[in-house]
Amino acid sequence: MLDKIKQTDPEVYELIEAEIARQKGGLEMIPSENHTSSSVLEALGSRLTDKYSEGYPGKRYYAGNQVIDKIENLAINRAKKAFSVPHANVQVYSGSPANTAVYLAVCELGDKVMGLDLPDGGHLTHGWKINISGRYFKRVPYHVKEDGYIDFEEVRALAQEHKPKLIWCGATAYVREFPFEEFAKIADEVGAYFVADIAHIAGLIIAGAHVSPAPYAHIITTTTHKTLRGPRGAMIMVTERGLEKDPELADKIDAAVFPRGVQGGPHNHQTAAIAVALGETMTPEFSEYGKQIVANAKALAAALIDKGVKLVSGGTDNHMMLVDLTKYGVGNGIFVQEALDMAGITVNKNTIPKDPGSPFYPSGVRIGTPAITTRGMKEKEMEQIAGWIAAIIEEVKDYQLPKGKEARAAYLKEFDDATSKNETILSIKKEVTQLAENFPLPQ
Ligand code: DSN
Repeated sequence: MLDKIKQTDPEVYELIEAEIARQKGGLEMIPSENHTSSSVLEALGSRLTDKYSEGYPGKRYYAGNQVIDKIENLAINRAKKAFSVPHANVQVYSGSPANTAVYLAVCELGDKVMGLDLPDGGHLTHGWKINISGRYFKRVPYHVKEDGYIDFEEVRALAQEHKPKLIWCGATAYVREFPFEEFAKIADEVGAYFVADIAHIAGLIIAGAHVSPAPYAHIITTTTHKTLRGPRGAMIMVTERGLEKDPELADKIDAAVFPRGVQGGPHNHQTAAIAVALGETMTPEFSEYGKQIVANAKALAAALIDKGVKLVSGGTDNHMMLVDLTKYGVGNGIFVQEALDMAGITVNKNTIPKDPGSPFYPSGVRIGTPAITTRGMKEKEMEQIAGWIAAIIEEVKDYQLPKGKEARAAYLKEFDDATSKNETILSIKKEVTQLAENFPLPQ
């Protein structure tokens, strides 16, 4: 597949090969990552990338879009079928532009918007203070309770008090099922748009492993590269309820993506790859895959708890879990992330609710099962992986993050030197590589 680039640009070729080797030899356990099929990769690497197609099928600003129109319509129709919605925009470059387009479609500058607070697992684009969503709109964040579930008393009270224009439900780090119906009731009580951001769980919804927001939300946004297992990209969908609330909502969303928003020409290779990925979701295999992601996450969570690892909310309903490291110190997610990476297990440091650390130095790590489930791993492997994760946490639990930028940099360097020679981590790395080699990336 890389024959040509090997001859013309060996420097880039070597780097691509190195990344493929890294993926093959380790376990990708960042919950938002996955391994796409070769068919998706072929569509991404196709000539479709050469074409300009501003506008929408049948209404383009450039000639020569006869084929592109068919491709985009195919992706749209597959998205509509997969999520049971009457309208889908498949041109959005990625998740953050998708969410930004929603604001542009239904809000005016300064309108109040409600979303789960970032440290509690919410997304930057749901109203975080440094993001456009928190700077140009008035943020009204809601939170999770001590038990890790969304605090609905707070959601209702805030909604009644502030009468927001828009309420988000969705997260980057939330381990329980999203109660879309309850959100819809509250949004209706105050006349707000209810937007479900299903980026993390889109594949689970199609597989029937998570409830769908389609009967409840007005608008649904999603990325296409997480549990959906497609290329990097995104979609915005309008539901029947959305069209009942505002018959022009679909047109407003399309216009917000292009030409009113942040986008120019659509990435046609990406659109074709989204169509391919959506086609792959309409199979019994994908339905089994989605259910296995959750079964694996539950097995991994149970095994970790059994080994003394504390999880936010005490488990998971979906594809991810959040390890709470506060019993060992503040801001120590970095040590666990780096040590696991050294052993070939890739996770990410993440804030946990009421984190005493910061978003850059949080006191938790986020772990997910979509990519390793794509490789065919099941409950048996989760038990083994839990043992490695617990052992590595134990190995680095005494490291404490110093205050001050320079002191931290020096300490992290010392930490890296020590962990790269740590016998336990080196021996786990060998076992991880062996397991990874037994479960190849998809063909
Ligand atoms: N970067 C995504 C995630 O990892 O959840 C959110 O944008």
